[in-house]
Amino acid sequence: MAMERTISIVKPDAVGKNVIGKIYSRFEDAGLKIIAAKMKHLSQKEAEGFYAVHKERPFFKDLVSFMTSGPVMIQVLEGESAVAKNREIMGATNPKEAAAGTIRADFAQSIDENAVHGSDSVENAAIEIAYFFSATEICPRTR
Ligand code: RTP
Ligand code: MG
Repeated sequence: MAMERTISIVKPDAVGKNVIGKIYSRFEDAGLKIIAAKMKHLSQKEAEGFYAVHKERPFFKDLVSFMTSGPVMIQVLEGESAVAKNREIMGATNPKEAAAGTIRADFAQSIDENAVHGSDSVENAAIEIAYFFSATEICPRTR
């Protein structure tokens, strides 16, 4: 299996519920390492740019409004098959369909406010990492 990096975002609903640490524990328990992190209150432009692939979708306006409704916690996760592993830990987009024990099953309430984002491919992970982090902000583990 390949070592990969992926972007994870704890969305405004989960930050508001004060469960950043509980969500971080899920990553650590799965063997994913946090190698960069920042808290940020996204501007409308930043949220629109991040979700540009969805700009023609009917939920785009609500998504941008939600993602700018409070601070988010953004991290780069590194590990074996990190992209798929993070998606597995997150659970389905709609928390009502998310498997028991996943982040969305435990911390999300609706498809619109679903606690976390995770990159959906290695290619998009690289784009999303570059969107939020400069090279010097990424801190690979030395021990
Ligand atoms: P994310 O990008 O946030 O990790 O979520 P995802 O891959 O599981 O879902 P995606 O299809 O990329 O959609 C991005 C976010 O848009 C909202 N959404 N709403 N109302 C709807 O039908 C709908 N579909 C998607 C969700 O908040 C989703 O996380
Ligand atoms: Mg997505």
